[in-house]
Amino acid sequence: MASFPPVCLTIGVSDSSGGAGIQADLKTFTALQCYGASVVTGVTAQNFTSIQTMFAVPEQYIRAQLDAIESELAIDAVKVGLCPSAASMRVVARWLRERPKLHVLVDPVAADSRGIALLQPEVVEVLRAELLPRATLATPNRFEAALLMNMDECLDIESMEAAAKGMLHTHGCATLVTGGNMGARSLDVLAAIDGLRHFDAETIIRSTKIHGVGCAHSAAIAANLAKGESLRESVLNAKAYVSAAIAAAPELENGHAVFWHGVTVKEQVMASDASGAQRILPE
Ligand code: PXL
Repeated sequence: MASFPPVCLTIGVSDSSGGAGIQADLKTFTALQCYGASVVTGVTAQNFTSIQTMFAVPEQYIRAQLDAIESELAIDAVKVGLCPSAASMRVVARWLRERPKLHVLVDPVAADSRGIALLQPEVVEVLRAELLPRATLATPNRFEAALLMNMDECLDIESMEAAAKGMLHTHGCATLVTGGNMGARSLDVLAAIDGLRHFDAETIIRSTKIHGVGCAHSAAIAANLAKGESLRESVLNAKAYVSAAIAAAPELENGHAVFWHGVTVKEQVMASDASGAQRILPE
């Protein structure tokens, strides 16, 4: 009988397009050889162009999903994406506080790449007070980092470093500020207890912005943590996965490029070699 793979749980919102949200996370977990389970906190009707509606799942159904999964699966890592209401985020934060040994990756999704707001201001307060203090790693993009740290903007390397360090000191969670577009290189900044680190790769230019890159990026880090990789290895190898999946993204007739979650490990190694991003392979 095959041995059971590492188990990753994603807690987040359904994206009917399959490009972001829990669908993106589950595809990423499979690509990285983890078993994926999901707790749905909300449902969107959306395609690659826009979000039409979002329904928040009532808290009791969130707790019921968490309890059902836990009774049969030994979870190795959890990724928390969008919790569309303060009540749903409180239920999730409480459940995680009651399980202090789990790796918890929090992707503080505040807006999507099209600039559509996904988090109400009262939910941001619960995120700060209850969820971030329970995170092993938080992965805000530059916009979200500025919002969480009350900075006017977070555009250059110095402000990405200040935001990552500020998150570590204020909320006690290691923080990866993602998406620094430094022209030819794309840069992420990690602040952890052992110091600051930069992770960069060649910027892959596509004709349109690709939906759901942030979701897949953080899900890939969670999968790598579930496999037992260190924080540094997890972040490094997740960037190779994202570079490969952007390079392989197919295009729809209307011009949208679609993140290709299914890249193989071989394609990840080739893409990271080509882009100059490092990758740590198992011994
Ligand atoms: O990429 C952030 C994100 C997370 N979760 C859901 C989304 C999006 C962006 O559209 O739809 C469900």
